[in-house]
Amino acid sequence: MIPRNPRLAALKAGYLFPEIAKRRREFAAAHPEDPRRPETRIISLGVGNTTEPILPCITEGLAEGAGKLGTAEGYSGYQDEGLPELRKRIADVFYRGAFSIDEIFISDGAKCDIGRLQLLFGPGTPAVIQDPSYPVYVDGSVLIGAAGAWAGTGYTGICYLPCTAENNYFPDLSLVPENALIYFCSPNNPTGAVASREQLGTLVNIARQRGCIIVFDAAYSEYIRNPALPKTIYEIPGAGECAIEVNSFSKPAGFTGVRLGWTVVPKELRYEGGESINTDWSRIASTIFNGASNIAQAGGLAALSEEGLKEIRRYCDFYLRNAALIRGALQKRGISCVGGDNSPYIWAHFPGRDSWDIFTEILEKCRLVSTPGSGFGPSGQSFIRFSAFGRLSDVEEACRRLSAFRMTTN
Ligand code: PGU
Repeated sequence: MIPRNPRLAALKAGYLFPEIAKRRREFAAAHPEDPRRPETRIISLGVGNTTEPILPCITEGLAEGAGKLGTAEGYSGYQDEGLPELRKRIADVFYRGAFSIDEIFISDGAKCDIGRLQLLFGPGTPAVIQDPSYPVYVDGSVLIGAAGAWAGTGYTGICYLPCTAENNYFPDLSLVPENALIYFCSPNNPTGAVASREQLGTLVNIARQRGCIIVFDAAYSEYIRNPALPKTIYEIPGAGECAIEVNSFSKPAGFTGVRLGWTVVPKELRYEGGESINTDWSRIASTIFNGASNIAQAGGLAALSEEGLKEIRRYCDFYLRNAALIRGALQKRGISCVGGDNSPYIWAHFPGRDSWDIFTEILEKCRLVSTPGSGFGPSGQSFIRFSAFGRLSDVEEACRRLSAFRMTTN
């Protein structure tokens, strides 16, 4: 018999979002919805899953992409690193042409690439992770066998950087060890905090001084409305030497089910021994990935056309309005919260309470699914994340219920 990979045993029992779905199912089974009483309907502001239809110009691009596959002239097969036109367009739209197309790799989404990227560094590389943060950075690091000695964090090999109200959700970077892989997400999931240019400048400086590489997750960059805030790590001088960036069409264009993203691996990025990380990423990508769907890529090209970019803006504006409604409803109840202005997540604080207890109370009293903050890391304890991804009528109803919500006080 073959033994189980011991790293699987080191993972937390279940991935956060399926656990939430399970609790919702159990609650729904015990308290069935009554179609005559709309107040009994369960509303989800839990997982960050898009709900709005894809807008017309982008949908047309997807349909055209599918149509082409049915013609001799338009047919295409494997695409490996992605359509050159799409890579060029990404370089132009998001990076002002600062990268060549062989520094832009098309993926089937940011999550998939975050998992694959860890193969570049292998076991033994310390992982530095904002706490709280998107659980994939931790789980992926545990799977690859990130090693080190940060006693007391609960995870060997992972150095947590607490992001709390006290530090305005930007971590103390003096804690970053040497030669580590730093995961950094801005706008942050779950806090909604967006790092300023100065803060990202400090991050890049620390990474360069300490021989670290940053994996910058910009999946929510299109939600940034404040023009002073950087949308990509490459707005910071020197980032090309120390940062990889992942991004996605999921949240700006509604491609959570279509699946399309990209990763930037600059050619100037090097390992300790001087070898090219770009060459290795190309090797890994072509070895264990056969490219994103060509239909999705046609949709991606349409999304980056002039009209498509206007649709992206409208699409994100819609969820940002939801975010403002949710934030307003929580604040009216005196619940302190951040996020939701340049991000689709609202991070609400319930001092002294356990996250899963608040989750359960909100589910029971408001029939509203949220995400317990502790699922994003130890510093998420006593917080709840509300996602702005929802139909407007659901968000309005959720806000009505939250307005009437009387929390148990300890
Ligand atoms: N990066 C961040 C920071 C995310 O929050 C998410 C999705 C992704 C990447 C995934 O992007 P794709 O391009 O679609 O792969 N976070 C959602 C969905 C949950 C999940 O497991 O991905 C969330 O609710 O946090």
